[in-house]
Amino acid sequence: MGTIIITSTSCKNQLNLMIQLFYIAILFFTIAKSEVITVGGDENRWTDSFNYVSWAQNFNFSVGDVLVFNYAQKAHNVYDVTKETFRTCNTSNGVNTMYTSGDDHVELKEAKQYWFICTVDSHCEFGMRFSINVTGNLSSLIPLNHGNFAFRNQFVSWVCLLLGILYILIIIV
Ligand code: CU1
Repeated sequence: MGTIIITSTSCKNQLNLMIQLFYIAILFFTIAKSEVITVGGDENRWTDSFNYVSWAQNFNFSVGDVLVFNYAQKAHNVYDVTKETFRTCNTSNGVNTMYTSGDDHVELKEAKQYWFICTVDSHCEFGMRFSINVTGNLSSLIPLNHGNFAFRNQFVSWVCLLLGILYILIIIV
């Protein structure tokens, strides 16, 4: 019986630690959660009469975020281009990816500068283009091999939780 009491005391500490880890995990996932952003907002979407440069300034884009381009197919399109092509609107080269579905979901996979233009008619020249700087999110800043220590603690915590439940069951029964 004495052994069980000692175990239960150290388990209390472990349970506290586990609760703390749980809160940290929730905080971590809240911060690292990726966002889905409709370009131009729900009212404007992707069109040729909107200032996307000032629109983009309202956001901090992180790796994992998704840009949604909504537009009538063939009326517009979305080209992910290089800086030079963005500047000139000349798509004979410098095109990374073309999107033409009218409901394009573009995941921002890298921490870098992105340039988007529409190549239909003279939309690009008339300002249907914008550039964003995508930064790394919290999860990409925390090295994974930190995990060893946390994992061991978590393992101990789970074992203690099970022991705790067993202990409670023993008391009840
Ligand atoms: Cu367009």
